[in-house]
Amino acid sequence: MNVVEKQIVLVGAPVDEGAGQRGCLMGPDAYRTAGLQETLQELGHSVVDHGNLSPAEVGSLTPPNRILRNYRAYVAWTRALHQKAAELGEGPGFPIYLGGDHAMAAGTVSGQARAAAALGRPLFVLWLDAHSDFHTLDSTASGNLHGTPLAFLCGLPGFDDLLGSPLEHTLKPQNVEILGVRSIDDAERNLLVSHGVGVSDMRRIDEEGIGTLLKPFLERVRAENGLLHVSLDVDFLDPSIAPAVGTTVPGGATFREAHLVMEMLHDSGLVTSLDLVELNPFLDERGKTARLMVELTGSLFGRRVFDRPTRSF
Ligand code: HAR
Ligand code: MN
Ligand code: MN
Ligand code: MN
Repeated sequence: MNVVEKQIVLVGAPVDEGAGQRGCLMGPDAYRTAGLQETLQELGHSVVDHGNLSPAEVGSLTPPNRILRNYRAYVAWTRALHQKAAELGEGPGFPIYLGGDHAMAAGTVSGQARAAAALGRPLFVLWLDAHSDFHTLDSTASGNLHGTPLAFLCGLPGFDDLLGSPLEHTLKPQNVEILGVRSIDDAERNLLVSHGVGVSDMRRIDEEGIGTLLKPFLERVRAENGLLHVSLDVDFLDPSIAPAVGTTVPGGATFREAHLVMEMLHDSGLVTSLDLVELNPFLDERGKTARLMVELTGSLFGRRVFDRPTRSF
């Protein structure tokens, strides 16, 4: 197998407070139990595990909206993960952030964006998710903060508490591609459209094929010499193959669609950081979802069944 060896760094982010249901804090250990490190090593990569992060306490803060749940925890996690990702993003290693609910991406992706800016390269984000997570702190109806990180990352207003000042290195909405989406609230839909975020819903995937949709995005990342962060939410996958998530939505990506995305991402050589989010091991069936997420990560890091011949016959 001609896999280019990577130095992978695992960072546990047991973020539990952004989701409506508890349990994502067990995610990092479920990935370890399911053999993530061993899977990556068998593919020829080196792996170090930095263990789980724990955020420092933040002082008193007034939530901008009474409905928000666990606002201070969101702020604390964002600051801790931002710091960690900004450091790792400039180094030689490939960080994999083991979640944790999707609120963690406010920290991981903003840190990666800061590092990308320091390296003078644009950051692109592939958001694989049933949801668009594009609520502001004002527009959310559930108050669940895992529904908001992408709006923060794209520089929408109202999030200044998260890092204590306005986000400096925001994502360009056109550099974000949300793939697999099938549950968007009205307020989010309007914001996604007005900001020009790339969105491919399941219907488009059905009609055009997931590979056809992914290709032009990867070509753009390459043409602009970008770094690519992938944020993989368990609920991107169909609940029949990935039940361990609090927010299942029917009609998700199939086993092969998900692997194809990961295989194409591997072949592109463009991906530089990864989030694995929303795994709730409390809801799993004998480790099935954790194992699938590990297998998908294996595909992203070069596992293939049969190498294509390099010569033509
Ligand atoms: N849009 C809904 C809300 O804001 C659901 C958000 C669910 N988000 C996740 N992550 N599970 O994608 O409450
Ligand atoms: Mn999500
Ligand atoms: Mn800077
Ligand atoms: Mn989701």
